Amino acid sequence: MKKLNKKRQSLNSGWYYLNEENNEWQKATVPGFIHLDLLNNEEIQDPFFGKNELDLKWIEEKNWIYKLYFTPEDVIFNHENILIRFDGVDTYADIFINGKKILTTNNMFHPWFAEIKSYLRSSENELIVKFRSPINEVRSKMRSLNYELPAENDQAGNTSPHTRKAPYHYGWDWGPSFVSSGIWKDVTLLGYSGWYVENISIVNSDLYNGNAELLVEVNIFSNVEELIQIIISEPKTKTKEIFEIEIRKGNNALQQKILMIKPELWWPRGHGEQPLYNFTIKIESKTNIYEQVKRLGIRKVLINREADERGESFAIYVNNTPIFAKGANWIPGDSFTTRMTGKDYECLLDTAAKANMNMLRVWGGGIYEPDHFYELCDEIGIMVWQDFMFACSMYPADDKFLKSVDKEARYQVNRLKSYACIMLWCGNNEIASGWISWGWKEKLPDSVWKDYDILFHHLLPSICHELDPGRLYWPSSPGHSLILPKEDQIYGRGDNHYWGVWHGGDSFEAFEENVGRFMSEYGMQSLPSLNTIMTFANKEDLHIDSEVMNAHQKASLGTGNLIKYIEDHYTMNGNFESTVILSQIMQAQAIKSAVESHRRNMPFCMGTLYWQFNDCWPAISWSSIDYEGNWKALHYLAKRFFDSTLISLIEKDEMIDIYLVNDIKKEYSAQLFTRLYRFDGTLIFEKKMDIDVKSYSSDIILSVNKNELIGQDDPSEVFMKCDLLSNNKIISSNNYFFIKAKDLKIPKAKFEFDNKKINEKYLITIKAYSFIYQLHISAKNAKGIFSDNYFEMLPNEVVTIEFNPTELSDVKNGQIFYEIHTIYELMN
Ligand code: BMA
Repeated sequence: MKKLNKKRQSLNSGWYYLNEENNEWQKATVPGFIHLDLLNNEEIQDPFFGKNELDLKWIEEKNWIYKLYFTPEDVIFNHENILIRFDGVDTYADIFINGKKILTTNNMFHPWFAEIKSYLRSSENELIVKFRSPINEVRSKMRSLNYELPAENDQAGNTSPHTRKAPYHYGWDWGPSFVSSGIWKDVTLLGYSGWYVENISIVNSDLYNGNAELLVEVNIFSNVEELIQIIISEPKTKTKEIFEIEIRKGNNALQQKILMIKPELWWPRGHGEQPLYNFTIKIESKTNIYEQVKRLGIRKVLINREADERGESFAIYVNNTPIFAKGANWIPGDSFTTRMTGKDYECLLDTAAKANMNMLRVWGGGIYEPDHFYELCDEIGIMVWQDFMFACSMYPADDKFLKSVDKEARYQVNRLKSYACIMLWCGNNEIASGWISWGWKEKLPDSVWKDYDILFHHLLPSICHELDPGRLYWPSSPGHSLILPKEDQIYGRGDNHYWGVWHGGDSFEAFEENVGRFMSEYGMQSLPSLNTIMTFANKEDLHIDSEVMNAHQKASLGTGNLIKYIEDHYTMNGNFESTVILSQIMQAQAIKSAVESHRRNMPFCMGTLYWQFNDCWPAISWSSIDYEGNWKALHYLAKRFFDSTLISLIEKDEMIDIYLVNDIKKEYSAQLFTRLYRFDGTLIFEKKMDIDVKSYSSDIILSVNKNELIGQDDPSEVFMKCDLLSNNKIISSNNYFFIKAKDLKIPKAKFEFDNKKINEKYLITIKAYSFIYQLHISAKNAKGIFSDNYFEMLPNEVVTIEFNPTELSDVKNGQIFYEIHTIYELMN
């Protein structure tokens, strides 16, 4: 009888770690990090609380030892070969089995294997992982160089560029510095005889006449020479291919093209469905049999870069259709990602989908995300811009470093290339900009730029072209060409990071003047919700410049810059909770103006990803959802401004231009209602227009002269309201105020509200008796999402909002307590 080729035994449980301080072995969790083990064993306090981060620097200076005793299962031990596989070791460790060294690790981003049959006992075995401090490890190398590689976010002695470890572990301008060590992915024992399969990928490179051409690649490691048969099948499209191949001793890379007849196509969300096909790949030889199922979305991807009179386009085409990319930049969801569950990923990605996003950029200062992340993106149609993990630093390019990066990149490209969601590979975040514009080239020898050239213009592109020729390799974000750049970002070519607002102190209007072909970063800070602040602060810390609040603000310009932007638009009343909400309203308005400028400029601009989607700890940052998963005002607004149809208003030379943007293939008739109201509710202007909504369009559908419109009225007491309706349903709605919120004569908010649970739905009905600017509703004892939030109401208007709870643990007798704030009391 044929044996199933490979048997696995998890070695995740039963680990201990040694704290040299107290010389006692303690229970450890694998996958995990030393900080989490110390926390679980109450050897340290919560690293996120108060200013605790600063007291934990000693952990990264120490060496840590992990130990496991295990007995191999008979089915494994009886195999001819036994491998131990560490899916991830962070970072510098020597690994021993029964006293014999089997591995020395130096890169957290690829797995480590060792053949251990000759060292293994059928009875108990001792596995030891000795971590060396990632900081001390590189100090001597750093001393031997006569320059220091820049690493401006690094709070651990600028050691990070020398280590293939998540850059953000060393600290970032939104995250703490915890340079942890740990066995951060699964440990497995694998028994095999003859050969084993290292990797299988299926890449859909092209479509011809509705048929898909697929490239199947199978990587087999073999200790024998024998004939194997590979059977690839997919029942729905009746795809079946069988081929035979003689494998040799060592690594075997097998490639086979197959054709899939008339598959249904995968689309980014908003543009169509996300059908996924299950391919079974069965590999058989005389003695062995192996089977794996791979899920695949079929689509054709092209990043269209075509010269035109304004430069060169940068537009994603999926299935020959232009896709306007809408979304944000994704950072790791925790400083210690091993405690993120599958459910956490599902909630985060669902949150992106709920805000009508269709793209996330996996930013280069974090980690290559686990398969579950990309599987979910395939399922829900979120496109991924995938950076390699290099950010805001110059990196070495000695042989050892390049070899390590080579292994990492090959592993990651092979692992990820079957996912439909990945649109492109990008070499790094902002390093070319750093060299050219941040004063680095003036300080550092030219050899550092040569190293950059080797890494990002030779090594990584050659790996991408070899392993995944169908996808674009884009050297750096922002970037304007494939060759080593001589100048920093160009508006008109490639992708742009616009930081004039926030870092440069520009006002929101500047977003309109800085629109590129693909806006991959721009942002504005805000505070997280009060509930989130209470997870790290005590009542006495609730001051905007308390030491604890400052410990959770990592940006160089600090909270002062945030206050400057709030005060530019709103009047602060000194109350801490008001500041929290005002900061979020300000952030939301900033990003709304940016995204609307980008969308109005379609098709010149074909993508907008704000900085940043999420947080890795509870902090003041640029995120739109905080560490606890609470939606900030920005996330509620994103749902509106990322909707496929958008009404957007912009003032230019006394004219108010009303744009209608539609970024999908859909034509329909609609009516535009343009109205001017006084705050007391009087309608002073109204115009109704019939409109044909066109596919993929951004047009001015109405221009009105501001002065004629306002006439004798006071601009501080009126606002414009535009509603686009189709079949009596509001498709898009936008309000326009002629002057800043702090200069408006907003009346005292008068309203009442009532909440009921009807058919399992939590409904809140609000009746306004005055004009209400920016109504904000929150639940005091529950977590969840409101069907709408941060909106305006006219006197006598009634709205019903639904609350979708995600956590009800503090709710007694089904009673949820809501609180409503409005700009009036936040500013008075
Ligand atoms: C961009 C990012 C990050 C940073 C953010 C805010 O440059 O790439 O490095 O966190 O700005 O400063």
